[in-house]
Amino acid sequence: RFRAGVSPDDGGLFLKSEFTNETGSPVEVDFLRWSRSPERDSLAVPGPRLRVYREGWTMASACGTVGWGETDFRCNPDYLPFAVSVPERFEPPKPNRFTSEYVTVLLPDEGDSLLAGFVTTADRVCRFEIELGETAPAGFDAVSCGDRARLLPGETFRAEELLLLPGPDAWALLRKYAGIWGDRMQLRRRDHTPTGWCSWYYYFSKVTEADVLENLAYMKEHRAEWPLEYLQIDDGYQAALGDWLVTNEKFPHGLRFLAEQIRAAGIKPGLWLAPFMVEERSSLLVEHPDYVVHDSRGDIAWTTEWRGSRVAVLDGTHPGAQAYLRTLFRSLAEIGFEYVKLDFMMYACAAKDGRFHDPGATRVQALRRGLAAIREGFGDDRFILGCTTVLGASAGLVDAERISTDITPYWRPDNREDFAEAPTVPNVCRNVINRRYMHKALWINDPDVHIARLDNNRLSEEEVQLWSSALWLAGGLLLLCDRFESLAPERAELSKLLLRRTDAFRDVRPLDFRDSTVPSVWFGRF
Ligand code: 9PG
Repeated sequence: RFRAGVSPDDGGLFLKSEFTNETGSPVEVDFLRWSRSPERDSLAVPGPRLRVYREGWTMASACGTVGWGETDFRCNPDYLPFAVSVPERFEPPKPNRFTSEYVTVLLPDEGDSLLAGFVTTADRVCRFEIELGETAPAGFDAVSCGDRARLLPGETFRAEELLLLPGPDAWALLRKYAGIWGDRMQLRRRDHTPTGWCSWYYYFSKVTEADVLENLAYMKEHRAEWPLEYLQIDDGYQAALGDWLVTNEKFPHGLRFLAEQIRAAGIKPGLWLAPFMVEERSSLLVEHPDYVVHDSRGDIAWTTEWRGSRVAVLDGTHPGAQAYLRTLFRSLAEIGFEYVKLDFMMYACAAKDGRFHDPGATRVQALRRGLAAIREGFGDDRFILGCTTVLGASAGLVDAERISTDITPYWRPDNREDFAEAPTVPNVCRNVINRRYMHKALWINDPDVHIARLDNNRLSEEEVQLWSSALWLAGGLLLLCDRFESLAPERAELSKLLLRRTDAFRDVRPLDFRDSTVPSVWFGRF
């Protein structure tokens, strides 16, 4: 039995639905289908005159518009765990069939657009499967339970709440949707948008303690010119994924020493971690193999590889794993860290054939319970940046969220096949401009770092300027990454210009995609 109620509120329609299994045997609830009804559909615009805004499930997923005759953004199969919520439903793209996570907007040539979006996203995958017909209006399946719910006889399942919002201005619809979504998810309101320096995009995994200290000394000495709030140490300090308090030989004095040095310079220390990734050789795995996700045979579910070593996934539903996360982040706070960047978070959902300690939990709940334990341990006042988090699961628990794949010191890779989630400057520009609507409604957007340098950089002058102006428009966190000592003065000026930017909301209207005067690199498909 399916019951649905629609409540009109502030110009939108909220659809609430529940399913009760009144049969005598278990039933699988898979998705909620919105069938086309040409006679009764108010959006009677046939396919060829429609474009569709598609959204993604993590920072890396492509977002943007697709239209009649086109196929969906091209995803590299190796990238599925980063990019799509239900890899098993992934099909090679077919013309006029699109998927979208959380929200979609149907944009006709003229007249009202229609936004359909989930506003409760903490428990399950929320996605749309959209089909454009040549003469019929668009139809879509709203998949609110991609983590299949198995209903025992008599059980009731409440589907995610869906908002339907019509209006002439698609960008205004997305802003309004993000506001309602954020309210439902009880977002953390932050008016202050931080600035900082991050070690990754110059030094990458080779970063050393001496590199960090060199840049710290420069920041301390040139405080007036470079008023940066945080110094964030990225990937490269840790002994093993899972043993986050232990440093490797490149960081001989350990984390407490570095945090103290940074604080003594009047700067707030930040640290990168991938808290759900547990390397085979880590003491965490040796001591607590029960904390990670196992497969249906009861063996550790090896989910990915990291620089040659097998990686398991921390089970966010395991009380021991939750206690470990609480203690770890409480320790980091005690050591003096005021900011953490949590990376590769979608792995919490991604164990192949994984079985959680709590068999009733969905993958999204596993991630969110782990993230809640992290927030509890780290404290309400310290800053959490999510990175590769499942977007709908992080709203309300993080202060900021990365909204694009990684920026690169080159325009496109020469050697690799291009795809929509690949780390390339055009892909990053597309995501950070299109996702402007999320900023301060769900979290503070992190559009990734400014790269300005002349050394170790294959971007041309124009390309550096284009990335700078995209960052200017995108707003949000401003993190620098260049080595100060070797930063050419004329390039340093670009970063300083961005630092003087105020973060007042700019009404950049990326959904006016039809304006051909704007650089297609920000808006188009590539
Ligand atoms: C550290 C980096 C930086 C960066 C993050 C994240 O698929 N991959 O191999 C892959 C590698 C790195 C990566 C994302 C994907 O980047 O976004 O800011 O912290 O990790 O390793």
